[in-house]
Amino acid sequence: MNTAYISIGSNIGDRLHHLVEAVRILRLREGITVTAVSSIYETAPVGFTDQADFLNMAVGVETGLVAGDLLEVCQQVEHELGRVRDIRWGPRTVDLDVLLYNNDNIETENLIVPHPRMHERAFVLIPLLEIAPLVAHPTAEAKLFAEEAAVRDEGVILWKKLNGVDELLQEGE
Ligand code: PH2
Ligand code: MG
Ligand code: MG
Repeated sequence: MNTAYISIGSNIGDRLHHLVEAVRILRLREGITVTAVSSIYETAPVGFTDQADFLNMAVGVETGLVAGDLLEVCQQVEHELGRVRDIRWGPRTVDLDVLLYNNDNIETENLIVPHPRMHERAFVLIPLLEIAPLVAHPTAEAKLFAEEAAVRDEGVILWKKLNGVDELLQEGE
């Protein structure tokens, strides 16, 4: 079994609904068990700043899927929830990014793990550290992600405190 972490974000339409449904679909997939969900954070847009604020969260999964197949499932979830446009760093209905996969360093044509910008993004690190405070860079130095300067960045506020996946799924009812 493999442990992976996924970041989910939305800044178009019913943002909460998109996060809840993304987790609901992930849970239904064979080979994926959602083991942890963070609270939901409202975050100022990073990269392309002239767009609406995001809701972001992080999810931990246990999976028998290899990383490339997990990425494919994430892309299917994005598609099912109606993501169409894809301006780089622009507005999105829902975005699922594979952050970490075990302690692996992966570099293929369509997937880089750890996610190459995660260490500098508070909207990724703050939710992730809520469910996995001791995750480290998969390098010889194994520096903790909690030591990254971005963790102390502003622009990330707790939007809805959650205790577990059941509480999240009730939000969608
Ligand atoms: N995603 C991006 C670009 N900028 N900013 C915030 N706050 N949250 C995101 O999820 C996000 C972003 C590209 O995927
Ligand atoms: Mg992204
Ligand atoms: Mg993405």
